Amino acid sequence: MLQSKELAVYFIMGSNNVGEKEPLAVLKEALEGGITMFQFREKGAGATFGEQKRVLAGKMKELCDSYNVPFIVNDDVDLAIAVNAAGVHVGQDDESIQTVRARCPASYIVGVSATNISEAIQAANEGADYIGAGPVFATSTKEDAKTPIGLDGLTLMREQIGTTPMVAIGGITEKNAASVRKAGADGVSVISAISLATDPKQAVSHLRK
Ligand code: 3NM
Repeated sequence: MLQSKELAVYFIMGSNNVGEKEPLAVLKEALEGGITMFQFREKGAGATFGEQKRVLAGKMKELCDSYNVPFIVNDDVDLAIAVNAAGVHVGQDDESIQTVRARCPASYIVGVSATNISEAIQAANEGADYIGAGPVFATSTKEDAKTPIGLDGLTLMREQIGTTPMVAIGGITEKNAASVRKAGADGVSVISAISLATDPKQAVSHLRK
């Protein structure tokens, strides 16, 4: 069962989001800084696959376990089950919530991306444990990101989904994180603000404030 506070600083990363750095080292620093949830998102140019992807996921899961931080897998139910993840995150073009639920243990956290209000309402009605709302701001990390919904869009989503936990994503930095929470998000979900930070641990502590 997900608690909204676990969404406070939700770090997402794949091996192609860290520049020249070592993904496991970046994740360790982020965990030391106090991230509250982690999503393994191995997608896009340069991403690993097959056995290499599975081995990396297993190592990251172990690391998250040692900090008691839930390990979520993006859009790969088989991998999530293979590494005994805490949950799965799916986008609008991925498997449906119903299919994911049917394939996963009952304890699994299932998160869903929503880029507009109707998708958010549908995800809430279908029993998503949390909604990933965005992009809030412009982002260059996701190649096919939709038009930003802005802070107003986030507030409208909050009004429509009631108390369903909601984390904001897309272009979030330590400078705008507070405004995102004020607009109705339970937390911030970031890739580059942590994965490309000179000091990921410090970046997390700034995002927590
Ligand atoms: N999903 P950054 S935006 C993975 O809108 C992802 O659903 C998005 O990266 C969505 O924190 C995004 O570097 C990229 O902007 C977020």
